[in-house]
Amino acid sequence: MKPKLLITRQIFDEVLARLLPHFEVESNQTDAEWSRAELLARVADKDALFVVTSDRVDADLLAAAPRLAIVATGSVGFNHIDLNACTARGVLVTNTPDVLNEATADMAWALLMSAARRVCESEHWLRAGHWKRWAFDQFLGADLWRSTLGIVGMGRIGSAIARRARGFEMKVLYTNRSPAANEGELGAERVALTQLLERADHVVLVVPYSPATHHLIGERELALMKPGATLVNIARGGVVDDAALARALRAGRPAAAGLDVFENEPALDPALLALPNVALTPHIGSATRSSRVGMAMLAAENLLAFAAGNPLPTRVSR
Ligand code: 8YV
Repeated sequence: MKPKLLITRQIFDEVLARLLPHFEVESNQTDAEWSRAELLARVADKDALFVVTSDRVDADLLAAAPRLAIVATGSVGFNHIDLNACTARGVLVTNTPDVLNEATADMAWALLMSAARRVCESEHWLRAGHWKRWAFDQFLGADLWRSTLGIVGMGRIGSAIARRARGFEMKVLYTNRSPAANEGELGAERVALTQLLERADHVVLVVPYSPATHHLIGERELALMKPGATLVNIARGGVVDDAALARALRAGRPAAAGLDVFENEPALDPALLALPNVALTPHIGSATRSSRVGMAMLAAENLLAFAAGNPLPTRVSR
């Protein structure tokens, strides 16, 4: 008897092909997300669960899934999973680190450059038929070259962002619990968050979401930023107080923002949608084919290791 696996999304054919010989698979073949009630009903007889970040795995879900032994998330972040509840029930949890580092770092730069140089804003203006003449002061943005970049969270993705900053001859400041091992190589200086906000021309957020990072950037922190600064969030919704950010952007401090993640995504604060000086993308930080296939495949490798009784490659539960 093969173990039963529930997959909450359509996944890539090559990943499904790896799983099918070892699991009896049920997956969501539709474009719609299963309702919570439907998810709980479907997981009831499953041994394994493959989720993404919008699927909450908590004590209620575990109570509805008495046979469940492993949860593999197709993401590096696992704040949607109650690890303590899983450990208490003996449920293993795995994530997908590293395979998405470079794609996500590229996306941080895409948003930073779009926001600082007003790419999205000027494109909307152009498409709306407003371009009648060229002018010296049209859509003046902020310099990236030789500016100061502040990276909040110098983990694997933060380091990949910092490496790219060298090409722009930027000064790099960062916050992290401990000094980054490659600090010297990156030419980066570790500072306190308040100092980083005060000194950086551009700030990129790459910290995991947790109660400790909830609204890490709120009204007080935004007010510390330089008037012409840019804020980029590719970390998690909730790290930024979106309502406070909308108010700050309306007042022009920071000057612009690039956001890939939102507090109640896929719902957005309407105040953000109404602002011209914010570039918005639908949580596509890791969305390149190689990165997303890599993530799905790593989740599958964890599930296959579980089925074979082998150590899990990227386990996050105790
Ligand atoms: C995922 C992410 O693509 O890995 C993460 O933590 O936020 C993204 O790369 C997305 O959350 C799907 O699970």
